[in-house]
Amino acid sequence: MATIKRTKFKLAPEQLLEMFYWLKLARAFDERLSVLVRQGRVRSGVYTGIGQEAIIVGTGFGLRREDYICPLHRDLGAFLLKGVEPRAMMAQMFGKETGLSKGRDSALHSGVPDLGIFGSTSMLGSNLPVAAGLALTFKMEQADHIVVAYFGEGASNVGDFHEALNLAGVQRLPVIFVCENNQYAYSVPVEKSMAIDDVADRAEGYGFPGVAINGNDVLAVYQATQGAVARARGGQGPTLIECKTYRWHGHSEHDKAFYRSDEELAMWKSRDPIPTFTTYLKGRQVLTDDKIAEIEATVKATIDDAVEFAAASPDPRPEEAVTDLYA
Ligand SMILES: Cc1ncc(C[n+]2csc(CCOP(=O)(O)OP(=O)(O)O)c2C)c(N)n1
Repeated sequence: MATIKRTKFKLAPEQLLEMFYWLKLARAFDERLSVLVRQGRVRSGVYTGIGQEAIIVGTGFGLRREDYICPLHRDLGAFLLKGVEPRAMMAQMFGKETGLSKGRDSALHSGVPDLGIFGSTSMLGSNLPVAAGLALTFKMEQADHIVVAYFGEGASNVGDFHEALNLAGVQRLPVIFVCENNQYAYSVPVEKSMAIDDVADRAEGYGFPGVAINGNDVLAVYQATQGAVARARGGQGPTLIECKTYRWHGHSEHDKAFYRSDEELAMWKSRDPIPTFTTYLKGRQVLTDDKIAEIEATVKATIDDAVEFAAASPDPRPEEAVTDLYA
């Protein structure tokens, strides 16, 4: 059985601050969307990843432009980290012409090939065979690019997940499967949908390593990812990284999440990835209160600007509804 090496990494203070910025930006983007939904200003369904930000930042940090990510409904922060401008991302959520898909989808299925982002469909798990296919292309082209594909623990119960992992294992494809195990698939708790504790264990059946880690610790996620990246780029094949986490909001903004207790939510909020990382950075003298205030001001200005841009952008024109279609 292949194993994943504990990769040593050294991040410069500027890189650690950059990670902190991305965590803050992802959180603020989702928090603002949540407010905008309540104000009736967003046309799309909104599925926030509040509480899960360490996963997208820890896995996406340092990827190359040529590497691909295959994000899902809860991963808007991954789009930002891969290079999508907050303005375009917000316009996408407003369904405007200036959004990624020019207002032509329900907002959560867009991709940006130039930035290495593959759009998903609504069918859970369907992004995983696509990720394997992309990775197969990279292998055939002998490029050392990799693919990072995200999915929930719920999606790990559908056939596409198993087919994708099987192909990736057999072909030793340069793909990293990142499970965001946030404990619920809509209202279904993980113990009612899986007879095992760790999604990570499923990798062994397909001949490659799986690790279960604290998904609220951005550096633990980064470290595990770096090991998986080294395996993928080095031709050793796929890795499954299961990140244990929790989503603070309901499945979507219209779900009040009555199926879980206040105590459970409070327990997970006490493991908020951002204060944990803040404490670490302060301990390492990388972050000060002044720097935090500066970053928070930048993040707020960025989001304000994105909302203003999206609100002022034109609606899609009806005559364009049938352009950019492929038969
Ligand atoms: C194949 C399929 N079955 C059911 C659904 C309906 N559905 C949408 S999201 C969701 C829960 C997803 O849970 P999980 O995969 O754990 O991801 P999470 O939303 O928790 O991040 C379900 C059941 C779907 N979109 N596709």
